[in-house]
Amino acid sequence: MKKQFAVVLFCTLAALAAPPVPVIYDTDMGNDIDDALALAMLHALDARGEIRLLAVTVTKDNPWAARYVSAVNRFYGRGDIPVGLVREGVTREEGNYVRRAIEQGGWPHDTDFPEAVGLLRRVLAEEADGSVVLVQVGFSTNLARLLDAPGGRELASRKVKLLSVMAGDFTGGGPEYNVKEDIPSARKLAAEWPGPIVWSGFEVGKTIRYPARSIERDFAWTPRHPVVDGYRLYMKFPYDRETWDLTAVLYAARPTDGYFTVSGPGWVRIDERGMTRFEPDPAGRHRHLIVDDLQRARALEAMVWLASQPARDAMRH
Ligand SMILES: [Ca+2]
Repeated sequence: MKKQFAVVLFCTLAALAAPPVPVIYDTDMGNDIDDALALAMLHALDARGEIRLLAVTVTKDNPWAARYVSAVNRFYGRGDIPVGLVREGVTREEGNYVRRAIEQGGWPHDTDFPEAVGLLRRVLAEEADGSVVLVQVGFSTNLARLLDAPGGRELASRKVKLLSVMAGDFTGGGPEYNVKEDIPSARKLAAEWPGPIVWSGFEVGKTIRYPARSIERDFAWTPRHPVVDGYRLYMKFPYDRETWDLTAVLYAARPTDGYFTVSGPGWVRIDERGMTRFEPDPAGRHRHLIVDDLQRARALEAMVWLASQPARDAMRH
C-alpha cells in the first residue's frame, strides 16, 4: 500500500509541476568567461527539470568556440544537445581560453557544427507555439539573420515566448561590447524582433561579481571541470568576474522569482555608434532589468549554486 501511495503521490506531484521551459542559448563563447558559467547554469536548470536546453548557437566565427560548448555539454553528459556555429560572423578572434582549456584538459568535443541560423529554424519549428525562451548573450548576428531567413520571422513571432538579452547600457554609459561588435544586427534586433525582449544591461551584471572562492571551493565534487579550467585560464587567477551573461540566464529561467525588478514597457533604441537608450512607451515590447542590493545578494547566491551544481551525469576524470 505504501508503495502504491508513493507512486500516486509522485505522479500527482509530477502533473502539478510546471513543464520544463524550452530554452535556446545564443553565445559568443570565448570572449569572456561569463558565457561558460552561464552554460553551466543552464545544465543545472535542465537537470532540475526547470528548463530543457534545446540547442546552443555560437556567434563567434571560430571553431574552438563551438568545440568548447560541445566539450562542456559532453562533460554534463549532454553531447546530444546540438551546437550551431555562425558562418561569416563579425569576429574570428579565438579568445584566450576555449582552445587552451580543451587542449590542456584533453576534453572530448565535436568538430562538425551546423550553421547556426539553420539550426535555430529547425529547432524552433519542432516546439509548441509561444513556448520557447531564447537567451542571447553575445552579438545579435544569429538572431538578426533569423529575421531575414525564409520563415524565420514567423518562427520568431510564433514560437518564442521571451527573448532574454545581455546587451546595452541603460545608465548612459558608452557603447556596450555585445552591441558594438555588430551594431547593424543589434539595431535590427531592437527595431524588428516581433516579440517581447527583456534586456539585462551592462550595469546589472557589472555590480554582481562571481567569486573566485566559488571556483576554488564549490566544484570540489569533480576532480576536473571544463568551466573551472576555462576560468583559471581566462585571467590571472584568483579573480572575481562580472556576471553579465549569468543574469540573462537567471531571469530567463525564473522570471517571476524576484531576483530582479523589471522596468515598465518601452523600446530599446540603438544609434549608429552603438549607444543604447530605453524609451518608456506603454505599447513597447521591451523591458530592462533593474537590481537593488538585496536582489544582488539573492541573485548571486542562485547563480553560484546553479553554476556549481554537481552534474548528474558528469564524465569522471
Ligand atoms: Ca557573452
